Amino acid sequence: MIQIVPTTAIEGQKPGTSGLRKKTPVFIRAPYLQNYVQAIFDGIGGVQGKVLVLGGDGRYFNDTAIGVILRMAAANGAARCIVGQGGLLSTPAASNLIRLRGADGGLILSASHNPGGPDADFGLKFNGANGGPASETVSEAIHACTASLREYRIWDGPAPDITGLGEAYLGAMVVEVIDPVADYAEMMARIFDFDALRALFASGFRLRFDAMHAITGPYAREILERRLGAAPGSVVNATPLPDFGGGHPDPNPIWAHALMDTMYATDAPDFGAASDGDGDRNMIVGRSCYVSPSDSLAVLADLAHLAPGYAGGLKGVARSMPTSCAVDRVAEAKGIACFETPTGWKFFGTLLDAGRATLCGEESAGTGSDHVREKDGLWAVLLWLNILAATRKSVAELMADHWARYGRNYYSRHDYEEVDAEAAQALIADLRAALPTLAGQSIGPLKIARADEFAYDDPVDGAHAGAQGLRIFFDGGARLVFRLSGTGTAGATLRVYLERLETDPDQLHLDPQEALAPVITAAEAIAGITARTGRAKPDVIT
Ligand code: G16
Repeated sequence: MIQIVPTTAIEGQKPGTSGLRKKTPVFIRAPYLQNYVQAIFDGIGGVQGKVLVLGGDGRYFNDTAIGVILRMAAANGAARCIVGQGGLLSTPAASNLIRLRGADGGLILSASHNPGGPDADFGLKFNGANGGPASETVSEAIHACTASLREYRIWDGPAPDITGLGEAYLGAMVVEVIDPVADYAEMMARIFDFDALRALFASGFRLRFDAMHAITGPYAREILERRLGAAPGSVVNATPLPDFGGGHPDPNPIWAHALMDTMYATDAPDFGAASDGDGDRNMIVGRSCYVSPSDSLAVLADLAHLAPGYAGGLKGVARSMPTSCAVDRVAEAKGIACFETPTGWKFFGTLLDAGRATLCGEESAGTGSDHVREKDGLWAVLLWLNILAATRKSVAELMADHWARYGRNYYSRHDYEEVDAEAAQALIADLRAALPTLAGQSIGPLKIARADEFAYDDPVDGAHAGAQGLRIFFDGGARLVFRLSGTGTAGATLRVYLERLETDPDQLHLDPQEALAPVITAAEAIAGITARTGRAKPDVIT
């Protein structure tokens, strides 16, 4: 029986950088989830007769939310919901399934790298038929529907059990429960040289993959250990837990410090990697050699042709604006296009769909390609492994080669988390107002060449996105970017992105914080971060 439940609009259901993320108690309190799901359905023109993919990263409330969404999809007339067994699907696997099955879209339950649990974070996002995050236009349509919502539709019987594989009916809708890993693993086997990877592991190559108690555990176990022969136990923290083991499933040196400790110890494995809550981010670390996401993108762009899936070369590359310009130098050398987009994977979709970019990446630990329309953590790990198998060099050797050839874009991001929202907004507003006055000023050894606010006109569909970050360029190639995060759930997070190009062969192996010291000083001088936020230092440095 379909129930039509009267409701009232809830303020603030506005998708951010990647879907709607809120504190778990907010999402749990009915009808918060119900309203938002109905707004998604309405915002995409209804789901009557449509096929949807559904799954999440297994965080607290995932299972209950899946049940609600199934009942609402059935009541709204969806023809079929393809659900990961147990309600689990990594974000890239969901993107693949949407494309593979020709689905009309998918709902992915995740707050990505944000912690999970009853008092932590929850999130929900809609991906379209291309497998990618909803465009700005669709996101705005969904938001508009949240504001005018008067009722939602829900099936009043229970949702079918999704712990086993197979098909069941909910009203007239088919609920198809699939293995979340199988199709994804097959896709990886098509892109990468699994024989070469098996030979690498058979030669004694040692790996540690930290799944951070999140969704990639089952994927990494299946692919790295079972199919490729990495030693059992190479994948650690492999069981997805509703609270990610109390951790923060964000693969960076701060939150993945256990992996960093292992990789910087004397008996370190050859290669270390981690992924995040929903499996789209990655961290790469060699023996005593952390690879920044921006550098990782540049190396992958340079050497992707060593994997069978990219043997024909790349059509182009794309990076988000705050990502370092390291990949630009590779693109220039290869004579391929390099696009600069706003932060958010959704901005890569049109370029990938139009065949103008093959590889994309972001400083926020996201790398991916045209195989799906999301960033893909395990894919990045496999591409690195394929390159290591083909070159038989270490990560440190590859990085040294890369910097010697292209120079090194020293890079760091300083995050000031949960600062007072008004103070953060005032900092940005005042800096925005000061931009026209900055050119020509000197701060220590740095002279400001120009300053602007980044705006983007999509070269494929012409969509405009303004106010995407404040940029300050210095003579000699250093750059500062200020923007507020669009993924936080409390206060505001100020992100300061710091970059400096170094081409002197004797200066390529410095500590990034030291190499960036003049840029760090300039950031404080220009924005007055400490005075405005009350923070003497960043909460997280990546
Ligand atoms: C999301 C987006 C990314 C973005 C990142 C950080 O990643 O998909 O494109 O770079 O957030 O965004 P912000 O700086 O606005 O917090 P994820 O992994 O959280 O889905």
